[in-house]
Amino acid sequence: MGSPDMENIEIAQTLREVANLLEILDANPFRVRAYRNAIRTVQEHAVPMRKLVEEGADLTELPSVGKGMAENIAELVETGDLSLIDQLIEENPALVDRDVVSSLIEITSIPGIGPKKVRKLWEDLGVESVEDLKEAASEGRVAELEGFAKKTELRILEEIDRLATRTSRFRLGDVDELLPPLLDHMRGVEGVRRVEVAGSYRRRRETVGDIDLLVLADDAMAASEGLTSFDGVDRVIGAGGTKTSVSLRSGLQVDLRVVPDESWGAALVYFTGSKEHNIKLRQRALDRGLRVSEYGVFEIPPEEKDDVVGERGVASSGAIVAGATEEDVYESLDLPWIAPEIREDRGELAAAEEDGLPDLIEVGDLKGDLHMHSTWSDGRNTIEEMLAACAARGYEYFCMSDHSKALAMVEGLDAVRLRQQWAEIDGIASRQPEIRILKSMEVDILKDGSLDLEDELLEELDWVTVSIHSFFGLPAAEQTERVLTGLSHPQVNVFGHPTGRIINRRGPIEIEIDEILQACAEYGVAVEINSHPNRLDLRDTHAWRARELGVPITISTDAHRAEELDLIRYGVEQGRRAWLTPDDVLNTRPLDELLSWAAS
Ligand code: DGT
Ligand code: CA
Ligand code: CA
Ligand code: ZN
Repeated sequence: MGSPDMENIEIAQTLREVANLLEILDANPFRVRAYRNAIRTVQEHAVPMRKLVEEGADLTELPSVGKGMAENIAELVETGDLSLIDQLIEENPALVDRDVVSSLIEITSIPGIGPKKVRKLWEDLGVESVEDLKEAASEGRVAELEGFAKKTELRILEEIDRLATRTSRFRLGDVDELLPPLLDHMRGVEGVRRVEVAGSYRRRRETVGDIDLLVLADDAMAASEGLTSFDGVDRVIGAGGTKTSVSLRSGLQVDLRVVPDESWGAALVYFTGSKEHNIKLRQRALDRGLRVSEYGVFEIPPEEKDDVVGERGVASSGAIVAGATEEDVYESLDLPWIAPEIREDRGELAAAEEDGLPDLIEVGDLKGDLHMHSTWSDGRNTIEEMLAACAARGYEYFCMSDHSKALAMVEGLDAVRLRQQWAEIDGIASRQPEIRILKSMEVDILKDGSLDLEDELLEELDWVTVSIHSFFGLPAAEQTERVLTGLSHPQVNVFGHPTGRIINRRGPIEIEIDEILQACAEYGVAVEINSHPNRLDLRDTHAWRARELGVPITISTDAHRAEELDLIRYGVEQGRRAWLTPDDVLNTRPLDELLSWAAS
């Protein structure tokens, strides 16, 4: 099911499969819950489990990890597998073998089909695989089951088709967890002098299709063998002199290219892309009698001038004009260097030409984080711990924004507990005046658009974030109306994670985003870029639209533990992709300016 040297997200994935399997087997709900809690711990833990096990750390000291779970984690780290699965097969002969287990678990990856539904399908219809399910659904047998409507059956068929055509893209944050061991390994390969990841990863797209790895190396063959011998490699797709492709155990594909020194900058430009940006660059080069390739920028010899598209190949006989650095390549085309995040053919060449590239926002521009949780609701750290982490980042202020009471399962705060929290904040503030704690709350917008907190308390808050955590499935008109009602409340400052999407897991709620952004402009409400790499909500293109409409933007983490404050860079990167400058982002402002904006 796995392999040694698993990363935390791979361990979490295996444990999630076990949890699903237990649920399919109708195991004790408490046991299932224990898995779900432990999975969260594992995937959110900053230190790799691998490292903890190596160091002989006591895993039961991790939140929600008991003795049995600690043994599971250690076994996964050491063997890449769980004997528990064989044990479950032995106790449940109907499971037959590992293949049946895998295909049952695969069914749970169909949206809308949870483990409980899989159990029913398996018990009543003998469905053991996605193919079985497709057959049963096409024959109308699924709709006859209790708890499955005709609508569900049709949806299942649609989702199965979608699964088959879905190209699996990796979330940027997951890639950032998977890459370091590979990059460390490559940097250690004999003769490798430089290693850089290009492609969509370098442009910081929210998801990444594959990894485009560039290296400078004394010996191309040795570099290629260096990659194929990496112990995270599952399969070698192709290995040649300058290009090698492998697929990692995580499923991530890596394309390695060994580049000559004099072409390093040109290769970096070419493989960073985007393809559309490259096409515009090439056109611009042709206008200047130049040809751009991954090897460099070359003069086009007179006898080749008719061959405008360069069909005679990249090995142009013209003199090389630039290639060693990216700066040289752009300069040879009379352009300043362009940040990778905006190389998407959204007008960056025209802006560069007019010396009008945006002064893109950077992490260091932010003076505070306006969205985070504490142990008062579902955060893992106390207010004081969050304060210390914010202070360590050099923030001037931060919002203590726990959930409101509608989120009962995470103990969202009612009026009484909110006031208790304020008393604690006042106490802390009097002892630690170096950073301002803003009294805030992430207030739910309820189904009817009303806010989950009394007006008099809303008025007392320094900063009000509103967001949606329920009724994600309302039809567009109703959902939009609900949001507009919520945002029209005079105390609202910002709309948190506006579309509610979880990348690769849950789609956005159906809202008319343009209508909502226009309303924000009118009401003086900001929109959040939620920096969690699983959310990145608003996404880049929506943040772009917000900027165009003059809607102020905040970039915050929604941290549920102190380490997650570091995730801010993901939000900033998406902001950069939206061409945001410090002026577009409210939390670059000093405290007094932020508060006077809130008051106006
Ligand atoms: P991905 O992997 O789907 O997330 O997206 P990218 O942008 O990393 O695309 P990928 O891996 O197919 O190719 C890496 C870069 O190589 C791409 O951004 C630009 C360049 N490239 C690939 N194919 C072409 C092409 O047909 N023409 C040009 N001009 N550039 C290309
Ligand atoms: Ca790529
Ligand atoms: Ca590629
Ligand atoms: Zn939230």
